[in-house]
Amino acid sequence: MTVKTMIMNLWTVMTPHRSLGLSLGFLLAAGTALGADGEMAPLPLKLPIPAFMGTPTDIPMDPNLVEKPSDKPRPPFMAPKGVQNVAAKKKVISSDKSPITGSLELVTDGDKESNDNSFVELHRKTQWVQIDLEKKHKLYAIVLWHAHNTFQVYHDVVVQVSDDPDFTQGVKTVYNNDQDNSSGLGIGTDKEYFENYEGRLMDAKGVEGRYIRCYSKGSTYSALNRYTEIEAWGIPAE
Ligand SMILES: [Ca+2]
Repeated sequence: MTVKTMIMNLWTVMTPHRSLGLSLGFLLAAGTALGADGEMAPLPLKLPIPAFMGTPTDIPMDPNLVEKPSDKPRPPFMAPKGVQNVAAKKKVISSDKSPITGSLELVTDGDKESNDNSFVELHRKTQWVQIDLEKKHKLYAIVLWHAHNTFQVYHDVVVQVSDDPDFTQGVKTVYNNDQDNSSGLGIGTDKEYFENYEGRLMDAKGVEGRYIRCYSKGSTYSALNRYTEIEAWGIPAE
């Protein structure tokens, strides 16, 4: 065997591997790039101190309408790495121009404890609070704490996102458990749920918009509407 033949044989043996190596290298590089873009991480939620533990057993509720309370912590919610609570400290307006207790800033002030000075309380019937994110964002989760001082279920919980501050057009509904349309925003198919310290995490599925509006119509505990905190986890939209 000549040196040339040896080299040719070696080349023949190596070539498929070499091209395979290149392909793998390319795929790995592409995979890394995709990973950086689409990398997911558990939402870094900071939960308040639980005001009570356990699950209610003596409140009769229609299981078709109200979600059974869980005695386990909520599983981590996966969202794109780097999302932030873009609602923090943002301006809040409301259907109720003169809240009974507290002020609207308390909805985005970061204090979600069950204390008496952590929430704003709005009048009875259907009311809403609205957060201006100041620019369009892509939202992955909205977390809402009405009041977690005692066992209760809020009614007509509707969460919508829009670029229109008047919510007359381009309205996207993230959550609606108004199953008999008593608030007139359309029949909701989501379930009612018991308030607790974890808040209600709603999967916003990347919906885009500048304004978030959250409706409610009292609870099993009170006809009034408390809002302790709202978080909106997302990133600025291009
Ligand atoms: Ca608050």
